[in-house]
Amino acid sequence: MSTQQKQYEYILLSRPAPGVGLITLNRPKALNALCTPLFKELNEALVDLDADDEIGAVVLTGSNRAFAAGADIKEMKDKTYADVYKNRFLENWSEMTALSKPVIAAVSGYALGGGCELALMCDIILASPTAVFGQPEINLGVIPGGGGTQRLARAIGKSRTMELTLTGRNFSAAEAASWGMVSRVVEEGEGKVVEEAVSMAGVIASKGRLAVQAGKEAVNAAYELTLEEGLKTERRIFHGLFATHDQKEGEHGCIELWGHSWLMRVAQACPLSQRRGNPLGSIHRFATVKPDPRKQLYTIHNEPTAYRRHDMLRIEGGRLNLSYGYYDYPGISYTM
Ligand code: CO8
Repeated sequence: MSTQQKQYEYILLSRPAPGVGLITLNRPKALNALCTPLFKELNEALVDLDADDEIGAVVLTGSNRAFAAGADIKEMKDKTYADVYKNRFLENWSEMTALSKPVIAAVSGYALGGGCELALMCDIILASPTAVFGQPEINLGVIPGGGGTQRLARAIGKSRTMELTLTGRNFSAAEAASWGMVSRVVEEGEGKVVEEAVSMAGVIASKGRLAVQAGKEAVNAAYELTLEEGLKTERRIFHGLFATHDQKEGEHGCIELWGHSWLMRVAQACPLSQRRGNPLGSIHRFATVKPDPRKQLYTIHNEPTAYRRHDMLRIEGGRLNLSYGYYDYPGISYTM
């Protein structure tokens, strides 16, 4: 069933911009307290959006007053050890971290306990100046159970996490931004943080889908691997992208940069390219051209790697000269 047709009780689902899915937690009376049925719907909607080819990025938000004020205390209060252990309570609450598309949390108001942990499960957090974060579980005689001690420690360091977990003190959007937990605090105003997150999601959705997925996978690897392993993983993923259509399209996109038909004509007519089987003969395939009109120099990157030498077109006194790598071809020169 399409994500547009499903009806939910605890969340709202919309598509506010091309390629963007927006999930709004919708339990206003309980300040979006996270109960099991809410999480079931949230997981279902996220999985659907992840599988939807029209969607490139997702925004997750709450209300102006509360992103989510924590796990539902009323639901938890009568649970026993046997209950929670046997039914693996909370285990499926972090299913969203397995999604391949990026999720941006747009946080206004309270993001406490499970609410803070939910934001930390997202890939990017944008905060309104009104956002209040915290891990107050200690006040209830428990500790964070949705990844708070682990993800927060990785985001802001051990000492701060220890302080916040053991005192239960709330912290502000400004503190979260200065510690690097949120990527930024947006300007004041109701709905601004969602607006900003949707706009960011739109930008991400406009990029190559495979490249975005690969970027997310590579950044996430930084949390799991040693530097050496992480760099190797990044390189493998990077290399893999050369087999994709996105990469080819990206390179073709760069060609539009140059837009000088005379340059293309000269390149195509270039006898050197015919003689040497390149260097300008394949210009239409992979080339990117970086014009520097001030120096009247055009560098043509004729291969998708940084390791190849570049062809150069130099315009001097109304004449165009060609060189390849470090070597000039003195005889090759055209009147423009
Ligand atoms: N659970 C259930 N109901 C809640 C919760 C909650 N966490 N938070 C607020 N509510 C309800 C209140 O009971 C109240 O409902 P009612 O009117 O029916 O009594 C309604 O929301 C409005 O709340 P308040 O009247 O208290 O509103 P205030 O503006 O006075 O206060 C606060 C707002 C400060 C946010 C306050 O409601 C509060 O302190 N809430 C509890 C915060 C908290 O302790 N959160 C941590 C919960 S434990 C937890 O999250 C464990 C994590 C487990 C892992 C999760 C993985 C993702």
